[in-house]
Amino acid sequence: MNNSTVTHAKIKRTVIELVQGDITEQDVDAIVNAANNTLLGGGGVDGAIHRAAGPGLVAATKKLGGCATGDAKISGGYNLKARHVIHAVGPMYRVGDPNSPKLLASTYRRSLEVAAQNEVKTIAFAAISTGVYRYPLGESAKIALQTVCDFVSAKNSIKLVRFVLFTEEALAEFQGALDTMTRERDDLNYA
Ligand code: AR6
Repeated sequence: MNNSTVTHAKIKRTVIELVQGDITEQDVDAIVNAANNTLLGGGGVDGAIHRAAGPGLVAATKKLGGCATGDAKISGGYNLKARHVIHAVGPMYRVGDPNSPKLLASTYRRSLEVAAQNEVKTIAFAAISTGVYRYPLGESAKIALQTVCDFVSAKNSIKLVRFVLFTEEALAEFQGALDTMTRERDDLNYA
């Protein structure tokens, strides 16, 4: 499946891109996996990444000692085009729980921090927590875009942040959230 690039926006020197596609095929420095606390693989995008990367990936993640919810850890990319996989653990969504948005924002922020520490210039995110963990797509899109915009506007090291949305619905929700955010933020504009 090739990307159909839908949107480019710019914030300072960073391009924010929305595409519909498969994250395992992305030719970027790092892809961000929606992992679980064990980091040993699972279903959804996690399963797809482990299948595409090959057995070297689980051998590497076994050595990482798991990961707390809201945090992220990095490994090599093995058979993927991406040099790195950032394993990020989003929260299971709980209606009305104020920790859910805090933890989701932390998951995106920690992924970006880990990326910056490892000289990652181009990064692709899956829509963390929006599958098995049931985070509503629209709410997750707002948090994801806000966290990314805040991070890159303060720290300029990452040149491209691509959101790889698997379904048309996910793409539409991220598109809607980006439309709103370009109206709300002076520093974010369609490129
Ligand atoms: N490329 C991009 N996005 C994808 C792909 C893909 N190949 N496959 C699925 N998605 P999920 P979670 C989208 O369930 O909600 C795992 O078992 C999917 O449509 O993969 O964070 C872990 O081990 C959805 O929008 O992750 C954990 O146990 C998004 O990726 C648990 O699921 C995330 O869906 C994590 O749940």
